[in-house]
Amino acid sequence: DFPPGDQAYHTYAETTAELQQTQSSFPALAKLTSVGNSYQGRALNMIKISDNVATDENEPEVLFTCNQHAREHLTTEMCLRIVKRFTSLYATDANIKKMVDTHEIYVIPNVNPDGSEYDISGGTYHMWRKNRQGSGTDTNRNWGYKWGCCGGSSGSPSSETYRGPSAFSAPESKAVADFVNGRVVGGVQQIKTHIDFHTYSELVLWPFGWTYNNTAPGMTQAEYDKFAALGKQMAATNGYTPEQSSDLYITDGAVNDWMWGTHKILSYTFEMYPKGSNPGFYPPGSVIPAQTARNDKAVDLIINAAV
Ligand code: 0X9
Ligand code: CA
Ligand code: CA
Ligand code: ZN
Repeated sequence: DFPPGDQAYHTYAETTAELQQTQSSFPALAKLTSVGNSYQGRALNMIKISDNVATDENEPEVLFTCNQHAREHLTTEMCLRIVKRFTSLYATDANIKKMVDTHEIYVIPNVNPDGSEYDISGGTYHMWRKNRQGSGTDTNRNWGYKWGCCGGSSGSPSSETYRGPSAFSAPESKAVADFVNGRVVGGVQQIKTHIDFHTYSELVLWPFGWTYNNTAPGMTQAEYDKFAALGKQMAATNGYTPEQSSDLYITDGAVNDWMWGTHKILSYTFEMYPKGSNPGFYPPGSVIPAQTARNDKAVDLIINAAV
């Protein structure tokens, strides 16, 4: 479990229970499924939120993913806030209702549940980042677009940025990618926009991560400008710093490059609170309400950008 003082954070079991509760409270709006299993066999829960949720309607789709990195627990709370807002406010908030009625919203609160459960095992934190396959693979270096191309990941299993032995060798990144691949309907990718939540540094990041250049094969200047414009617009609502992800450092095999490079999904990484290493990955549970609500407007912008 989480250490004393941090009990407001949700364990994997508590997150699962919360999603089940949401589905039973709002059966017309929320449908709980899974995209597959983690290496240790935990269900990779996904909740879909929309009107007529049981039907695949012709509405632009949006994806939110959280907790690729084990110790970034605040991100799971971010996904849970999205779930709560778009279900519990549906009946009373016309703006929320409109977003839900005109989109299909997918939320995956725990992409790496083995890692996050390990990180809190014994009631203390273990500073764990990767999944729990062997010495651990960094799932955010394991995606199959220019995997391992450019010095933005490591081939050593002991490294914090180990890319794995091959692209999508991690069952967690593979399961999410298979889900996204399956959203190509009639030759058209239905998911239009995506945010992958991380901590920390208070940044809004866009692709590519594998090159310092703004434009590259698969990214025209006009496409880059669109990423930057929406990124800056979202950052203006939460006070984060907007930049291309390679301005932070070069990454290869990260999720955003795959989402855009393979599917032309407008895909961002948010690095949430705090700005620096104190409190770093482990802010007290008391910050959860303010630091997740801080992204409400940006979440609305990314949903409304899916057209
Ligand atoms: O290194 C990462 O995977 C992310 N930072 S973290 O401190 N949460 O580990 C940043 C990844 C950003 N780059 C791309 N998404 N391309
Ligand atoms: Ca619908
Ligand atoms: Ca649909
Ligand atoms: Zn991260």
